[in-house]
Amino acid sequence: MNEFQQATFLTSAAKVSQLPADQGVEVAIVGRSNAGKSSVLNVLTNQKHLARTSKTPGRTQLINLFQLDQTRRLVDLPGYGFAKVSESIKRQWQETLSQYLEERECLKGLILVMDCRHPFKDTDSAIIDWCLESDLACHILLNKADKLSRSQQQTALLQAKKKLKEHSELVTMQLFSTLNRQGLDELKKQLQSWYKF
Ligand SMILES: Nc1nc2c(ncn2[C@@H]2O[C@H](COP(=O)(O)OP(=O)(O)OP(=O)(O)O)[C@@H](O)[C@H]2O)c(=O)[nH]1
Ligand SMILES: [Mg+2]
Repeated sequence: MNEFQQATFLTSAAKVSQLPADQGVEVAIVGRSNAGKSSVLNVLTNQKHLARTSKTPGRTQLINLFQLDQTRRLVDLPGYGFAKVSESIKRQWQETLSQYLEERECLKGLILVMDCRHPFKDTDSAIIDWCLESDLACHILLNKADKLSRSQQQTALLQAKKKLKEHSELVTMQLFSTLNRQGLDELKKQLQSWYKF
C-alpha cells in the first residue's frame, strides 16, 4: 500500500481563502495541540519529516496541505487548546477551523487525534457534535497508546466509545501509536474507503 507514501507537500495557507481549488477529495487531521497530528501524517506517509513535529505545542500554525495525487489531499490543521497562544490568535484559529469545516466542499472526512490518556477535551467534543450534525464522517485516533498497558488501552477504548453520545456509523474510533505504528493498517483502511483508492 504505497498510495500514502507518495505524499508530497503541496502548500500552506493561513486562511481558508488561500486554499487551493475546492475540488477532489480532502481528509483533514484535527485535534488538540500536541496530540500527535503531524506525527500521524508522517507515520501514515512513511516519511519522517514530511510534517513538522515538535515537543513544543502550537508548532503547526498554518493549514498545511499534502498531495497524494492529482485529486487527493491530506490536510494538517493547526492544533487547538494550546494555552500559551494569545487570545486573539486563539480566536482567529477557531474561526479558521470552523470556516474550513463549514465551507470546504471537498472535505470527505476528519481524522480526530486525541491523547488516549486525556480524550474529549476542549474543542474535541464540539468537533464530534459538529460532524454528527453536518453528516461528516469522523475517525478518532486514541493516540499515544504506547503510554498505556494493553489492558489500560482496552479500558480507554471502551470508555471513549461509551462517551460518544450517538453510536453513529459516522464516528469510528481506534487505538493508535505513532511510536510503534499500532493501528496503522486500520487507519489506512478507513482512508482508503474515503479516498476510494
Ligand atoms: N509516546 C508517544 N508520543 C507521541 C506519539 N505521537 C506523537 N508523539 C509526540 O507528541 C509530541 C507532539 O507531536 P506532534 O505530531 O508535533 O503533535 P501535533 O498534534 O502536530 O501538535 P501541533 O502541531 O502543535 O498541533 C511530539 O513530541 C511527538 O513525538 C505517540 O503515539 N506516542
Ligand atoms: Mg502539528
